[in-house]
Amino acid sequence: MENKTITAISTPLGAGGISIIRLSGKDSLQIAKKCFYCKEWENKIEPRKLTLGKFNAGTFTESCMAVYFKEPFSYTGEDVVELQCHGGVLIAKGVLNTLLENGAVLAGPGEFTKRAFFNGKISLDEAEGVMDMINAESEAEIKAGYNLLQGKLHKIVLKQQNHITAMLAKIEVVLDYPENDYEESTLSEIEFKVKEIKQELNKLLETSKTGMLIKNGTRIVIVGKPNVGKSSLMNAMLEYDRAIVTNIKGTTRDIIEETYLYKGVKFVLIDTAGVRESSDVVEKIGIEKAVDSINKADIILFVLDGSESLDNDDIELLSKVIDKKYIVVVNKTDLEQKLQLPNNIDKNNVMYISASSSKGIADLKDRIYNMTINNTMLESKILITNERHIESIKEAIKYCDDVLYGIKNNNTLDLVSIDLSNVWYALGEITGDTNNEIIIDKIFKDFCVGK
Ligand SMILES: Nc1nc2c(ncn2[C@@H]2O[C@H](COP(=O)(O)OP(=O)(O)O)[C@@H](O)[C@H]2O)c(=O)[nH]1
Ligand SMILES: [Mg+2]
Repeated sequence: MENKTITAISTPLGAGGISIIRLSGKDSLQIAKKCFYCKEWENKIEPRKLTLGKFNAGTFTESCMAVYFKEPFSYTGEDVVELQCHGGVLIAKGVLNTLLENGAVLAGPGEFTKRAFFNGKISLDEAEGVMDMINAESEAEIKAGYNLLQGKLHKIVLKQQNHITAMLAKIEVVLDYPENDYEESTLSEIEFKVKEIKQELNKLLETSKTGMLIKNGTRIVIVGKPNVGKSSLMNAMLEYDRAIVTNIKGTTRDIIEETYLYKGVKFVLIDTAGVRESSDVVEKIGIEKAVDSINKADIILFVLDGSESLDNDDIELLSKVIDKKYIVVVNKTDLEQKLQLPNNIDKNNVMYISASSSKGIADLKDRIYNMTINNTMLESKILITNERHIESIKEAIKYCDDVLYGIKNNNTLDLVSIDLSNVWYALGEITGDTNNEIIIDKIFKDFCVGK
């Protein structure tokens, strides 16, 4: 399969200005030449030069542009031809089918990038950066994906791996010449270096807290008893009417989730059923879900109705929120205020709004941002947003601990070297150095066709 020439439509299927169809593999040019004609190509095909010509798709002719990338100076590292035709579904499919009839095979998901990986053009984490950029739902995700693609993580990982390789080489020498009696000094050198590596890895891991919020969206759960204005708050924050708002208690019965962007970061807003004693079966399930969602929140908006006094439903629910990250949102400030805030809440965490007129909503969004997103982390070059990277880093740290434990317990150099190699391998899973087929297949399976 790997040596076949692959093809796919790389742009989304639909009516548009241009569709791009790609070929990659040693027969790319030969296949393209069978259907694409232009005068310039008759003499000499100049790489990287876009040329206008005619594409014969059998049942129709298309006027299109073609460009040739000579291996290894292409995305995949192989010979690549890209055809730019008019962006119509039938045209793009017709061009694709003609290329297939002329000897190309249909590319699998992410196969172009997979070839780039196998040809050493890109590491696994950089390929994941490509994917992250394509799937990004916020500017922060694009930025994190771009840094990954640029090899920012790769460089740090490689640096640590090089330290390990140097230590392993030294161990070899010391073991080969035991008469020199360097074992003890080598062990203390390793101890020092591994502590440094562990520190670097912990720094990386630290970025994943913000990283995961960026990737998954910060989960904001809105809770409160019925009719305090939770759904109105959701609508005001989203700036459109997503949730049904009525003055009937128990209107919201299921969880409603919707995302919004603030300062280029994704937030997931979760509206819940009002929590109260209820005999209605459906409402009861909704209330259970609401209480459950409190535990999955990154931040909770605990809504109170400013025009009413506090009651037992409020106090009961507050006890579930108080030890979490929360903001008390006092709503309906446009009405006469009767609410006395309980003493046990942090007054700095109280905000006043009127959901029906959107008063105070902008400040609330800003407060949520400041309480959840670490700007320093967000601005840093590396932000770990990928669970797979987190797991590998954690594993590498665990093996660092094994090395340090071994040294402390007077393990011999050869035993220490085994744990040291394990650190190297755990890090290699990030870049793809270890050629773990299961991981590689899993990553590219999720890519789109044509990338
Ligand atoms: N006066 C006033 N009424 C509001 C405000 N926010 C919501 N309401 C009203 O309160 C009632 C309940 O609102 P809703 O959002 O459905 O509350 P939920 O049950 O907590 O989701 C509705 O009649 C809303 O129009 C507000 O800021 N001021
Ligand atoms: Mg509601």
